[in-house]
Parts: sequence; structure tokens; C-alpha cells
Amino acid sequence: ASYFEMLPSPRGFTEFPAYLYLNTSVPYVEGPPEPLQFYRRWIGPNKPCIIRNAFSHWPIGSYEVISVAVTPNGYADAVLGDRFVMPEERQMRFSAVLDIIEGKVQRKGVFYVQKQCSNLLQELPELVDDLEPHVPWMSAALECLNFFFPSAMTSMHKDPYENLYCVVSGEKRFILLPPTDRPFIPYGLYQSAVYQEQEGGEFQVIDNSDSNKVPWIPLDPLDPDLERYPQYRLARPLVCSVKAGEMLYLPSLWFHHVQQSQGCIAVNFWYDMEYDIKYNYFQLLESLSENTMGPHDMAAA
Ligand SMILES: O=C(O)CCC(=O)C(=O)O
Repeated sequence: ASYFEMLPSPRGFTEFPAYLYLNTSVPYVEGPPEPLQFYRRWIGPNKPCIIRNAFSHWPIGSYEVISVAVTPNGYADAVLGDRFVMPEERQMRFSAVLDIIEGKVQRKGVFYVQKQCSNLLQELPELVDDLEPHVPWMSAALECLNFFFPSAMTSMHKDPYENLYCVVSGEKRFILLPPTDRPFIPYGLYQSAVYQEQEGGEFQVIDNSDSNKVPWIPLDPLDPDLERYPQYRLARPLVCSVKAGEMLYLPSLWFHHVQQSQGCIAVNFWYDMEYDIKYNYFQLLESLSENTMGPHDMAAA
């Protein structure tokens, strides 16, 4: 039975605890915090905040590069009909990407540089000199460093990481949903596929025949289809804008949808979450919710 069949009032179940622990907006913190204080105030309670002046000493320069993700619509890794579609990966010079983004050269599609799981260290060594390899008050060890350059949207998902998301230039707009909203967020299982530009310039969706189905969220929080997913009415999205020089602490397991301004450059630091009692309660909520996911799918969906 689904969560909704088992409990008379899912709203009542999450409303009171949410009222106790959630803010109605994402609060600001001035300057780099003390490690212990940051842990007590934000990481332990699993609450987001925006930190100002946390990396003002980074000398950010200009770079030469790398592999670019290309999609027809700006949605990399998102549900399209009954497919989970990933971007076409293309090798390009950084200056060529800039020309496209600045409109000097016309190209079909939306271009996005997104380096995940520390590829940054191999692919953008020039940038690494301009950053610090970790955030000193967060942890001594860098778990994973990712880099985002314009201009795409990231569909709603969650990660099993504590995320420090630094906007270097431009602005990012986040829609955040707490893990306690899991019952109101729909999931489906999708055939995985990639975009591929054809000779005529159109993009085709090509199936990845050898991969397992991917659990993903079909709902677009910018335009939620409430007829199809009525339970989303009970969700409590927080919207925040992170500007150049600001760092968002995005707690583990929070659902997030991300949009950005033209020319936005961002870097994030991922730290493993604690697989503690909170994680176990989340797993319980997950299994009580409408569930298309097996336990092995949990990690990054
Ligand atoms: O900036 C983006 O487009 C995606 C960021 C994201 O999903 C993350 O940091 O986990």
C-alpha cells in the first residue's frame, strides 16, 4: 500500500515537524562560520543557509577548455516523455563556448559545462589554481568538487551529499524542498537516453539500450502539473537566489531545481553525508511513499 493509503493525513504527518524545524525562507549568515557552530546550527539540523563573504579571497581567472553538455532545450538529465535523457557531450574550446553564450556565434541547442565528481581537477587545472581545494571550516578533506558553467537548468533531484554551492559570477535560482516533502514528490522509472545532434541540426533522442531504467522526478516545479500530481500541492518549496560571492549550504537529501543567469559560473563542494538515524528515517519515508525505486537506486536519484 502506498503512504497515502496507510496514513489518514499525510499533511498532518509532516506539517507539525516541518513547522518546528523549517524556515519560510533561506536565512543569510555573514562571513565564514566557525566549524563547530556551522555543524550545530546548519548541518546537524539539515537546514539550508546562504553564507556571504565566504570565498572573497579566491582570485578567479580565465580558462581554456573541455567537454560541453549540449541539449535542445537546456534540460540536462531530465525526463522527456517516457525517457530519461542525458545531454550530448562535445569537446570544445572555452572561447568557442563563450562566443555562443554571448551570442557572437549562432548554434542550435543549449551549451552547458558541468564537471562532476572531481573531473575538475583533471580537466580544468587552471581553475583549480584560482580556488581553494576545500572549504577550511567545513572539512579537512575534499570529497568532490564540481564546476558549472552556463546555461542550462537542472531538473529536480536530491543528492546524498552536504553541498557547499559557490556562485562565482552571475546568479543561481534554487527551488528547494525538504526531505520531509518526499511523499508529495512523484517519481517514475525511465528508459535512459541521450540527445544527439543530426546533420540537419535537429536533436534526436537515442536510447542507451544497455543501461538500467532510471528513477527520476517527472514534475517541473516551475510549472507543476497538479492534475497529474495533486499531492505536490502539499509540498513546501523554498525559493532562493544565490548571487556572485555567496555560498549556499544545500543540506543532504534536500530536493533541488536550479536555474541560472547568463554567464553564471559556479563551483560546488560535496561532502559525504552521515548515514545516521536521519538517513534511516528518510529511507522509511521513501519506502512508505509511492515507490518505484529499489534500495540500490537510492543514492543520487
Ligand atoms: O548548478 C546546477 O545546475 C546543478 C547543481 C546541483 O544539482 C548540485 O550542486 O547538486
